[in-house]
Amino acid sequence: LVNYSLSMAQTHVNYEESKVPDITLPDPFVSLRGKLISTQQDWEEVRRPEILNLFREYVYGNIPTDFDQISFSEVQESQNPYPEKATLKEVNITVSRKGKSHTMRLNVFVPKTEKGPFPIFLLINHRAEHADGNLVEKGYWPVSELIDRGYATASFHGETVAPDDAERFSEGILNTLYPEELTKADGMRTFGAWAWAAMRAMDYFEQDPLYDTRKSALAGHSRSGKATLWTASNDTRWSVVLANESGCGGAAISRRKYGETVAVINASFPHWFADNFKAFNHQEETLPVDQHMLATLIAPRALYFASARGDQWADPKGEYISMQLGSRVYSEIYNQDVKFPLDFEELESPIIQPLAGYHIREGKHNLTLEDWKHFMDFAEIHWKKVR
Ligand code: GTR
Repeated sequence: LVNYSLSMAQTHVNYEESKVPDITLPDPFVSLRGKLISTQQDWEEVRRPEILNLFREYVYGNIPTDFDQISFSEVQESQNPYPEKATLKEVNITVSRKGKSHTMRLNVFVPKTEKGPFPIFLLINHRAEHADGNLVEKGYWPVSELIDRGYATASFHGETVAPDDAERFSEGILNTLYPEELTKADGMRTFGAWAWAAMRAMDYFEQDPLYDTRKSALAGHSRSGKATLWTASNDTRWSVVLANESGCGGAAISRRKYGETVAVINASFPHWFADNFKAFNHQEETLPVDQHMLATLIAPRALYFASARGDQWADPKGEYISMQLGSRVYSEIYNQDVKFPLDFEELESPIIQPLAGYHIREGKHNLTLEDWKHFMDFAEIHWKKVR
């Protein structure tokens, strides 16, 4: 492996709109063979698989999902902070393959007041102070507010699957379950592993009638927002997808090179993406995809991006453009009424439609209760249409 030294992270970072290059983005609706894609059939049989495979090969790497056995067992280790209104289930998910096994932890809160089955919100969590996989602070994961609205909610910590560390990332499922991935240029890395974990969480929800998986939302902030988008691109069981300030390698258009860039992210976090992604350092224009195409992979399910004005590192405008262009899949392929007609500068925020939504709020890079309120409103509007 090439050693991508940290000094690359000091490479130039642009925050001036006037210095954003003139870009030509790959067209989500023209196939690799040059065919114009306009029908649902061509989209689902030809173009969508092409786009998914390009992201797999050049950006995020594989998500191997073959294993021999999966089992779920409940343990009791933490104190339930909401004993009045919720049941806390601490679930160990054990997966085995070729004689080896790995256990990840999923924490689930279920409302006590109603009978269920419950819609479910899963948060992919990476906050370092909770590396034990346990409960995260208010706002970032507002369990109480989610429960009050009648939802079950769960989270797992990335650390229990693949550590978020350039040296140690393989000390989870990569070493135990899928060691052959380590030598491949398109092999699974951290985001692939977190996506794999979110899939196993969904396996858990699906086998328990307490959960209504037709109403399932997957959420993630920042690096976990990137993993959220990659998960839901591959696992169509999630009906609502919420990517908060996911930025470079998430919602933001790479070719804009505004804020964090491909070279910067690959230098700082060489373990996040497939090794192949590093070939695009400083060469975003040669990528066979851009991130608006990741948005197209979620359709016809519901997709929401959120940005913060104080988070220029994540390129809010690039995230919005990605939503504008990617959400054309709803109108042009699925004949649904989805519109993001405004320029970023004249945005009235939030824009919440049943299939796609966006907001930008004041303040810094973080996942807050304000973000969650919009997420819950969006999911509710979408799920009303499902019934
Ligand atoms: C930053 C990284 C971003 C984003 C962020 C986070 O250091 O450059 O891509 O993922 O961390 O996860 O909070």
